[in-house]
Amino acid sequence: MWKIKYHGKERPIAISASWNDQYEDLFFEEGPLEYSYYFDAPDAWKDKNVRLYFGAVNTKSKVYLNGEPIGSNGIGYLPFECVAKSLKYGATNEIRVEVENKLSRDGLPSGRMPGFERGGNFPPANFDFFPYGGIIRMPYIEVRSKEAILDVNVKCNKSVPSKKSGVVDIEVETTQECMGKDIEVSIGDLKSAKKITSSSENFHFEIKNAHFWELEDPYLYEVKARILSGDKLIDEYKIKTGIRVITLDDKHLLLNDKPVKLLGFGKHEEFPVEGQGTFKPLIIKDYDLLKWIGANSFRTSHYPYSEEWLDMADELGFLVIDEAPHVGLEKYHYENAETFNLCVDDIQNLIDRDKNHPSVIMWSVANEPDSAYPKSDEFFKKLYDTAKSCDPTRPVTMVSCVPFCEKSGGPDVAMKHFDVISVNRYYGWYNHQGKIDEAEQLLSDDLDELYKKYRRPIILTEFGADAIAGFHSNPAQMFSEEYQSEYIEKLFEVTDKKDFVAGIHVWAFADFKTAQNVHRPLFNYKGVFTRARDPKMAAHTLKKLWRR
Ligand code: GCB
Repeated sequence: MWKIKYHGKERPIAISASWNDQYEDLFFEEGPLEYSYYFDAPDAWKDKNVRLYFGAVNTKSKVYLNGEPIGSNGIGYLPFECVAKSLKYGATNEIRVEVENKLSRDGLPSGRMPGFERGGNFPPANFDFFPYGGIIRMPYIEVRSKEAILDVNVKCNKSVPSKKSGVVDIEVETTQECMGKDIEVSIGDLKSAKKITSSSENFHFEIKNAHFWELEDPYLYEVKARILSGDKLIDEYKIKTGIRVITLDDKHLLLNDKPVKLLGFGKHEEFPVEGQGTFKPLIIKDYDLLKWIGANSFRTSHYPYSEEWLDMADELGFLVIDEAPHVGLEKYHYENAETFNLCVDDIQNLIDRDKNHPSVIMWSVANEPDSAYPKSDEFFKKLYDTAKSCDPTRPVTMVSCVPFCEKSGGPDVAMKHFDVISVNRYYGWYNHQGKIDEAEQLLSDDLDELYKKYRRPIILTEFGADAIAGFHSNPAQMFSEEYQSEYIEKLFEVTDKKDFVAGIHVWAFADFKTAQNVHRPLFNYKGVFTRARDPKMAAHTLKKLWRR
């Protein structure tokens, strides 16, 4: 069992869960808190490479093994690893992880923005979800031989769906110790082998009659890389991936050369008690509800989710917009080199982690930055270029709310850099409150204007209204289930008539916990499901619209 130390008091704590909701006195705690865990390392590990892998620790941590510092992380929601250099073999070892979740202006996602003491959120988050802390994804000890495969990168963007021709390039990275050994790589029934002469070896496969990964038939191929010395297997690396191509024309997103419209949600990875941890029954449940309602996609708003989410999306045939943990960027951040470097690192780390998932069809570099501020132009151009240089095979977007939520005023200056125009709009909620008819016209005009300006596919990445389950009104009024249902139905119909709208995501899938402020009675109630996953009236409405 892991233990947590707080003010000198040590208690059991569950990991792959946030600390906040496990003990009352930790609810608003920002740390640093000290986690500890003991494990035995057998002598047999002596000639191996041993590393500690952390799926995600929110948000900053320092890792110690037997009292020696072995690594740290500066951002949550993404993995990092530490070489276990102070490991004791044939003995018990102590891992200590000092975790801090203090919101700061420089941190990402950021908090404690100027003026927060006089009436901002509490905790002082500069974003609309609860800032949960802790070891939120399961860490593990990785024990590998010195001759090992480090990574496999599969690219299939040159495939030709109309000819059923799968063109797959596989790059395999190995440790220096593998030089001169044999490497064998296979995809499905095809196999190729060579001697290792470089730390990165490339393999090219042409698969006739390829079985493409489609929404209705998400077929996965097994890719296997093996290092051999004669007949002896030294290391093996297996992944499942799909052959599929994502492209764009000026109006559509194309999956295997056929237009596909994204229907789904922005959501959060959070639940009572576990906070932002990885809770597998919830993942299963959410996918079951996504299928039930007729959705085919979602955005990992506003940070990368645990990898189990993407494994399921690959297997079930869902399309994912994978978002970096950059929410609420503004003037201060564009002028701060540290934030820029952090953003670049995150994008690289995110793409490195998720590159082989066929379900991931697009990267989002940020949610609702102040992209009207002049310096955001260059900032986002560089983030776009970073994403493209890591992965030229997928479109890249930034989710914008300008001109509604920018602080600096003026038109957007950064959206032009992105392949897809993603916008969040709340006509009939935050503006033109209670007036769904006006909202329809405003949304329609706004989308037409955007298309006229950019001539690129548009995704309405957020629109929604709070509804407290059990609140009813006739006529439909704000916060009632009727209002949310009518609002979503009418605005959905507006988007459905426009062929350049390549997707719509309702905000949000389920109600979620936020920091305290006068707009949020404990939760954000824009979910079409409650936090416990019961459908509101709007969920039934969407089911009718999306499954018709
Ligand atoms: C937004 C944000 C999202 C909020 C939502 C709301 O534009 O992207 O994080 O939760 O609005 O409900 O206000």
